[in-house]
Amino acid sequence: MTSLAKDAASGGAVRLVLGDQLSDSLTALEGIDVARDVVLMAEVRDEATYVRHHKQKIALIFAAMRNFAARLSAKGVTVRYVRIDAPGNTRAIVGEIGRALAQTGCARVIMTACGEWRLAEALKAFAAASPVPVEVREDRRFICSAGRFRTWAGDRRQLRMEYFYREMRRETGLLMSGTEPEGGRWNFDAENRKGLPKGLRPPARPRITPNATTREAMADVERLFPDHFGDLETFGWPTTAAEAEQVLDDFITDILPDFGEWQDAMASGQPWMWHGLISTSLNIGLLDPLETCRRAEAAYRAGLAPLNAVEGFIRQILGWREFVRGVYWLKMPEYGLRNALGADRQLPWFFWSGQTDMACVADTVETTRATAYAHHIQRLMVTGNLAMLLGVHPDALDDWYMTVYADAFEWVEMPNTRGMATFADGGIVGSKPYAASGAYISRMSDYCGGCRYDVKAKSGDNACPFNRLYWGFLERNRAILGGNARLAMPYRTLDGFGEDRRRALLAEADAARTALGAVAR
Ligand code: FAD
Ligand code: DLZ
Ligand code: SF4
Repeated sequence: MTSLAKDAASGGAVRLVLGDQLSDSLTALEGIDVARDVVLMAEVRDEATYVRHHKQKIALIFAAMRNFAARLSAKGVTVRYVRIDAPGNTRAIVGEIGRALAQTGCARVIMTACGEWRLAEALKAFAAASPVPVEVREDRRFICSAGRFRTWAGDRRQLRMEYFYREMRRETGLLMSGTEPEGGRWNFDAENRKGLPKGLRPPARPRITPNATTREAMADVERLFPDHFGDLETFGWPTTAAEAEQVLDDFITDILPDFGEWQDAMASGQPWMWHGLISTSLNIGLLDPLETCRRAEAAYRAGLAPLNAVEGFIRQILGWREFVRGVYWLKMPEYGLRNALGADRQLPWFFWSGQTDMACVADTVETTRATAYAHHIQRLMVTGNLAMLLGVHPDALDDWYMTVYADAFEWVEMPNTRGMATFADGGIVGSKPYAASGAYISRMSDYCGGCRYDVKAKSGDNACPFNRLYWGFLERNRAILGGNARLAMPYRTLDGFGEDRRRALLAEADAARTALGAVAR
């Protein structure tokens, strides 16, 4: 953007801003000397391809980076913006820092701690070898710092989100009435598990019309990453803080009051339901998590949204989002190797193509391809549950979740996939696997009515694959899961089946695994 005279920057700092650090409050920008410092923002192939991200994710990051750089420039900040197709682009963040140092005469580097282990390690190696000082500042855009989480985790035998969440409620004062939780309870989840009544459809959701910068980024992605997964046509993600505020406003005013009740519901052809559509904005820095929670609380205090909805929403951000980030930084890199259930199968091809007779899976994959989004219950109870029952290797599944969602960053994706959805972490994030048969999906959605499989049948080619897989999954993993108190009931049922039936259930699940293409890797 701004061409740089070497002398003007001499002695100043290169201030790195990454594609998910697009916040005015970023610590890397604190105390900037606009006369001497240079903000470095670089579009690089390594970040765009370390997984083959959904086209919408790359377009989102490039568009939001370009908008953020333009805003900084308008404020008089010198920005060295390297486009993806700029001559000399080194393809890597560390390469671009090196080039910026060589070409600007800056004498030090300032950055905010980066969100993913992979890049954090590369930056650490760069700092160790760098001839100039490199200062890494804390990322203060989270409600709970990594250090605070470490203290909370201490030597607890188990980390449970619920207890962490209560502590965060006390610390922030969110939904507190003195020292007690508002409404006398910490958690209103029991009221948030309703299936969708027949005939009730979710409201239409306004989406953001791509601005000129976004359209240009979309064209670049189509040109440079044509074989990445996903469609670009339906792009509607906010790429500026102002657009993100608009989406949050719409949500809080029109949708939040019903968020709680239908939070776990699914419906064919309805990707958004009553969800916030704010994860991309939170994860790249266009929205602040604490401020977002306070906005929801204000709606409750003003009598505009009920407590079960507001508590449920705040728990997702103050509780789950902060908790999984804490777990990630506490447990990496060992966390990324965990495979507690010894899952060893390939990811079936239909996770990419959507070509399957399983109506719930076909709809979720189609939504994912078209929008780079699926809501939580689709990710957890359709694709995640299926992959766990099939025994898909966690590396293959992590790769899929990282590839297909616009909000995917490893610090949030991995604990959800390896932890919450598949129990590959052996019980760090959740106390039991969320394994479920077709009955759960049937209760929470309208999928089964339009499916060629029979959700009531337990075995045979026409039976719902979730049913065919469920008991075999428990039997196969008895050595690891059999002692889990929260699974005592299904294991008692399994025991009551007797030896022959249990062997038959294992064979049924194996046949289903092969039929669905979850073969050995
Ligand atoms: P809403 O339902 O409106 O929730 C509001 C906000 O709460 C979300 O924007 C998000 O910031 C936060 N939140 C909700 N649930 C979780 C959770 N389990 N963990 C962390 N934050 C949560 N979320 C991501 O941001 N990136 C991912 O890569 C990601 N991968 C996931 C993989 C699996 C297997 C599962 C089960 C969940 C994953 N999630 C991920 C969590 C959740 O599904 C998404 O945050 C949510 O669907 C985003 O849509 P929304 O903004 O409409 O959310
Ligand atoms: C996700 C992403 C993509 C696709 N491209 C870039 C990029 O070109 N330049 C950049 O600075 N950041 C990008 N990102 C975000 C980074 O991958 C992210 O900052 C790290 O993974 C740390 O969370
Ligand atoms: Fe999904 Fe089974 Fe229902 Fe078909 S019958 S939609 S596979 S849960």
